[in-house]
Amino acid sequence: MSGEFSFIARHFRPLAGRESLDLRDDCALISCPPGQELAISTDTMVENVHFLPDDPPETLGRKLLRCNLSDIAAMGAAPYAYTLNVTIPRGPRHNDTWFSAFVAGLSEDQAQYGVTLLGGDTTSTSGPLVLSATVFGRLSKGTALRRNGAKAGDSLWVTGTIGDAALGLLTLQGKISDPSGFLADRYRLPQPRTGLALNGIVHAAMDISDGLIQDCQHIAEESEVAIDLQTEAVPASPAAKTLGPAWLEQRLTGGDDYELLLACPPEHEHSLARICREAGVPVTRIGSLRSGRGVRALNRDGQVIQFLKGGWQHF
Ligand code: TPS
Repeated sequence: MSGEFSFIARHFRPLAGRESLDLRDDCALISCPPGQELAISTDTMVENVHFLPDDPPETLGRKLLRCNLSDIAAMGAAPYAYTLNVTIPRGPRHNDTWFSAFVAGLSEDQAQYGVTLLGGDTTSTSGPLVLSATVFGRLSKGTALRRNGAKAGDSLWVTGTIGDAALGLLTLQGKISDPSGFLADRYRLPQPRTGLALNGIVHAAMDISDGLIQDCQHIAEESEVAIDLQTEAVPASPAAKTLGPAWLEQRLTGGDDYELLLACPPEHEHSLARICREAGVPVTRIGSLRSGRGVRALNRDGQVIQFLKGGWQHF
């Protein structure tokens, strides 16, 4: 067996599910039961762009999977499988020990989120480590949550707390301190909000990856509405609160939250709160939608706050 094939058999075959055909053929074969459709999402993570060179291999695969699972959750689909592309820098660091840890992390999350590996590709490079995954989810035909369904009169909600990962990156870069390590953990291991049955409850949903303000703009643009965001209402973790109000802009524009941003009609607010409570997922009302365009970030006195940054931009 060639090096690449024995490498795949050793590391990746234990992650493979039935539809992968044991990673022995050129394709996986996936079926979609009648009345259902596939939700497909892909994400790439590049060393020094999406993660730090020191991030442990155990969490890298998990973060990759979780960012994709968060997209599947945002569309209201149930994840079931994924493909994985790994581009490995040549050199001693990414050896069998590194890959065993990387696969152990993936294996743990496969069990947690009920997904298996369908296939993928392994290549080498003289550049940085690049990891890419495509996650497949299923949902009943026509029930997907979209960004374009929000309406004037809806209220705006978020799951979890906002800004922890962006602050966590700053702690790992030595720019701020969080002795608890909570914020760094949130940067390395997002919590995708899979399993919330919000189809038919909320009008619009998306996951927050580029920063709350910028992702509000996405919903506002796609749904052709205006959003008033009550910045005081945006939930902060105890660790973020410890750092004080000076970090508000970083929290709302830094990105990497992987929480859900939801637009909910008044008649479904109770159902939204109940579904999240039963799933053990905190959900908080952070604003309202009205006719018009654009996003206004408001302080507690109702004055508009101008942030210097909008959110994460690759280009
Ligand atoms: C080392 N960051 C990078 S990409 C992105 C964010 C918020 C948006 C989502 O990515 N520097 C390091 N790690 C990070 N995670 C960031 C900066 C922040 P995409 O749009 O590719 O899905």
